[in-house]
Order: sequence, then C-alpha cells, then structure tokens
Amino acid sequence: SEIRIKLLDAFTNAGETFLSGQYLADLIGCSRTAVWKHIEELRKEGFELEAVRNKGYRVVKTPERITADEIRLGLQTNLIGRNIYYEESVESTQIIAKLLSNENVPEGTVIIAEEQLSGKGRMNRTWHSPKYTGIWMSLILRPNIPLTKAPQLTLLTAVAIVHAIEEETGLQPEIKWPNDILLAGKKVTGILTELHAEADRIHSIIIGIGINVNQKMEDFPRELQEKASSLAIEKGELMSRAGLIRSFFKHFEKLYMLYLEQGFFPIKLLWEGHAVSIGKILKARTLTNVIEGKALGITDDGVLILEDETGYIHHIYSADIEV
Ligand code: BTX
Repeated sequence: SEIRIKLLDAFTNAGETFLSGQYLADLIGCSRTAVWKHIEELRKEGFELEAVRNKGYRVVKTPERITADEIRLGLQTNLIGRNIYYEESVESTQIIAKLLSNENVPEGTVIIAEEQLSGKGRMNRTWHSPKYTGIWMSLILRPNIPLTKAPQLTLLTAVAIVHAIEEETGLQPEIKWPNDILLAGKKVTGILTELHAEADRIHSIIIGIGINVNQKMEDFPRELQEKASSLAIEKGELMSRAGLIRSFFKHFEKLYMLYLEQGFFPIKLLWEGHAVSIGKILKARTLTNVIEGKALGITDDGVLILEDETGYIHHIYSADIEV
C-alpha cells in the first residue's frame, strides 16, 4: 500500500535514527494507529523493529528473502536451477511443480517459496514451513529410467543435501533411511518424491525438499521441538539460504550426471557412507507391523534390508525407522 511504501522510505532515509509515531503519521499523512498497524505488519513479515519510549522506532533487521537473482549470481550448474520460479507464499511447492511439469518446463526447473501454508510430508503428513526461515523447494526431473528406479533419486537427493550442508556449514549430517537428514539426532531436512507417469513411462519426478535453515527452537511447534532442529541452531549462527541452495544445485547436478552415466552403484556407496542406520539394530514400523532387526544395507532399488534375530531377511519398502 501507499502508506507502507512511504513508511519504508522514511525508515530507509532515517538509517539508525529513531522516528516517532507522531513524526511518521505527519510525514505520511495518516493516523498514529495506522502507523502502528503497518509496523506490526512489518514485524509479521520478519522485520525487526526496535521501539524506544519517547524516541520512536527504527529498523534493526530486515527479513532475509531469497530472490531468484541472488541464487543465479554465482550459480555453477548447466541444468539444475537454471530456471527458477520464486513465490512468496504458496500452499505447497509440489502442487505448483506438478502444474508446471504438465506445461513441459525444462528439466531442472525449481520452484522455491518463502512460506508454505500446507507443506506436504510423506503419507499425508504435513511439513512445517514458516516464512523466511527455511528452504522449501521442488525440483522437476525427467530421467529416462524405469519407474521402479524412481526411489533411487530420493537417496541421491539425500546425498546431495548432505554434501551441500557439509560444504556450507562444516557440520556432518547423517541420513536415516529413507529420507531424513539428521544433525545431533534431530531432523533438519525432509524429502518427498512424487512420480508422475503415463503407462510405464515417467513423465516427471518431482522432488520436494524442505531444509530447516534459520529457525530458532521457538519457531517450531511444541510437538516438533524434541525431534526437529535447524542448521542455525546446530551451527550457532544464521546462514545464507541462497548460498546453500546454490551449493545443493551444484552437488545434485554432479551426482545426477554420475547416476545417469554409471547407474546407482556409486550413489549407493556414498549414501551408505552417510547412513546412521547401517549395521545397527532398528525398528521399522510399517503400515501393518513392526519389524526389529539389524540393518544390513540397501538394495539397488533403495529397499532397506533388515535381518531379524531368527536370521530371516526382510525387505522394507516403506516404514518409519527408530534407531
Ligand atoms: P515426512 O513424512 O518424512 O516428515 C513429516 C513429519 O516430520 C511430520 O509428521 C512431523 O512429525 C515432522 N515435521 C514436520 N515439519 C517439520 C520440519 N520443518 N522439520 C522437521 N520435522 C518436521 C518429509 O516427510 C518430506 C517433507 C518434504 C517437504 C518439502 S518442502 C518443499 C516441498 N513442498 C511440499 O509441500 N513438501 C516438500
């Protein structure tokens, strides 16, 4: 709105100087209540405004938005992230990716949003995606591979995210089968792979990636605080989301090319190297029962292999894992 623009201009010109509510109201030509209302709106958007009695307000921090231009500057890929759609607020980037993939956008197209109102997890769960704090994005791929191999791309994505987090933070995340990325045992990233096929041909694979970057603990809902964390919490400092996105694109592209040339084997080795669960006793909770056993590894199709105490080998296609 006009008031908002004038307000931001006033703060821009004021720099570190405080501006009183009355001064702003006179300058803009509105009521003090209107000034106050807009200041509250800015706070909701992620601005931090310091308020001091008898002095007024000043902006101490702006929301760190990601812009497509900021990501493009310094991007080192040929395919992944060359075409970026950036949205302020969406229901789910997966939905937009699906619509775009039907319009035949190029492979490697990415949809990024600052906020998701109904971020999707696996099996109809939700993914908490608050504004300006994380990376909520969907990547459109069109590989020429059989349908059954699609889960391999989830594992490849996990390795790429681990490499990007290592590069950008120096922290060493672990992978929990099939798609959780953990720091200090807490989930910092989720991956959701959705397959769109016609008959037995892949039309597109949409990989949804949620990375908790700059959340503070109190930004998570109560029920997540014990099992979720962010890179900033684990590292002890805020991070550039654009830098992490660029790093992810680079590592993903490298692994994806390797995968298309040499198949899953080299990816599998990298994945197993980062997996916390391999060699440990796990509980796999499937839709129908609970299987406890030692994790021996994964198959070429990304299926988890568990050996129970009787020596029986189970193949786990989909489950929640407790280590
Ligand atoms: P998942 O089913 O493995 O994880 C979902 C579960 O994780 C939830 O039930 C909840 O317990 C927990 N959870 C929810 N939000 C968070 C969070 N921010 N951090 C840690 N734990 C959380 C994982 O599903 C797949 C998530 C993919 C999210 C991306 S974001 C971009 C794209 N668009 C979209 O709608 N989803 C994907």
